[in-house]
Amino acid sequence: MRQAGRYLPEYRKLRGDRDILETCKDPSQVVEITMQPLRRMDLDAAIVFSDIMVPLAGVGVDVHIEPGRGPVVDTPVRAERDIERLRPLEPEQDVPETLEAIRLLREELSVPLIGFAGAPFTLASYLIEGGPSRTHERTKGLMHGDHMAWDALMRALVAIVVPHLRAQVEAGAQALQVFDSWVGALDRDDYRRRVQPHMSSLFSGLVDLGVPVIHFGVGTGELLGQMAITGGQVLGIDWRVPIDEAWDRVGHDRAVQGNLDPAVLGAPWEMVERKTLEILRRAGGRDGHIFNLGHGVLPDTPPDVLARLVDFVHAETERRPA
Ligand code: 1CP
Repeated sequence: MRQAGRYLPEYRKLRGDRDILETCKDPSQVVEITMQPLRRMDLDAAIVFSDIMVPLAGVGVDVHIEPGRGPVVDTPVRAERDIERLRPLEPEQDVPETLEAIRLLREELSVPLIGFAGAPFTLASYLIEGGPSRTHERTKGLMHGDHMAWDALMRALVAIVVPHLRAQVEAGAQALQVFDSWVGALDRDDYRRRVQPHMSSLFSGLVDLGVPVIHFGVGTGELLGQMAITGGQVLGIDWRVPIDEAWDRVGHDRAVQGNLDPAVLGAPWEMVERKTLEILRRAGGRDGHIFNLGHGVLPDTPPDVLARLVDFVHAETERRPA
C-alpha cells in the first residue's frame, strides 16, 4: 500500500523532479526507495517500488506521471484501433529493470517481497479517460456502449498484467497484490458481467505460481462477496466497512488486509490508537488478518506516526493469546 513515497523526506530528495516512470527504470534507485521505509519502520513485508502504469509504458503507451495529479495518457484509448495497439507484455524485454530490482531486493531483504500490478478495470480507466477521473464516465461509456470493444480491451490488459505478475514471481517476489483501486465505482451487476470474467481469467493465470495473491480495491464494500468469488487468498479492505463485517462478506476461508483510514494518521495519537485498537478488536486475533491501511499513505503523513503505529500493532498483537 504505497509504503514508499512523498511522505518520506529521503524519498523526495532522491526522486527530485524526475518522472517516477524514469525512476522505475533505474534498478539501484528502485532498490534504495523500496528499502527506505524499512529502515525507519519494523515492517513485516516490502512492496517493490514501481507503479501500475509501468507495464503499459513497457508496451509503448505514451504515459507519464504528472506531479500532484497522477498518470496522464497523451493519446487515450477511444477506438478499436487504439485497443489493437496494446500488445501482450514480454516482461524480460519490456520491464527488465523491475525484474532486475526484484532480484537485487531479494538479496538484501529479510522480509517477504510483494510484487504488484493494476487490474484491468483500473488500468482501463487511465487509458480511456487519459488521466485520473472521479466519475470514470468515458470508461463506463465504453463498457456499456460497446461490449465487443470493452471485452477486447480487458483481454488485452489481462495479456499485459498476467505475464507481468508471473515474471515478478519468477524474479523472486513472494506474494502479489492486484490493485483494482477504482472498481468500487461499479455496481454489482456491471462488475459481475463486465469485469469479473476478465478478473477470473487473470487469477487463473496465476494459480500455478503457488504464491498468495492480495485482491484490493477502494470503496468496494458492496462488491466484496463478488470479488472474493473472483479470486485472491487475501482481500484488501478499505476503511468504509468494519473489518469483521468485510470478513463475513468475503468468507472466513480467506485472509483480509486492512483497514485503517490513512487520513487518521494526521490526527492526534490517541485517535490513531483508538481506531487501531477497534480494528484489532474486530479482527479478534483470528489467523489471516494483515493489519494495514485501507489505502496508500497520504503525502502529509508524519513518518514518525507510521513507525509508532507499526510498533503499536506488533505490541498489541503479541500480547494477545494466539
Ligand atoms: O512521484 C511521485 O512520488 C508521485 C506519487 C506516486 C508514487 C509514490 C505515484 C504516482 N506512484 C507511486 C508509486 C506507487 N504506485 C506504488 C508504491 C510502491 C511502494 O510502496 O514503494 C504503488 C503500489 C503504486 C500503485 C498505483 N499507482 C495505484 C494502485 C494503488 C492505489 O494507490 O490505489 C494507482 C491507482 C496508481 C496510479 C497513480 N500513480 C501515481 C499516482 C499519484 C496515482 C494515483 C492517481 C489517481 O488518484 O488517480
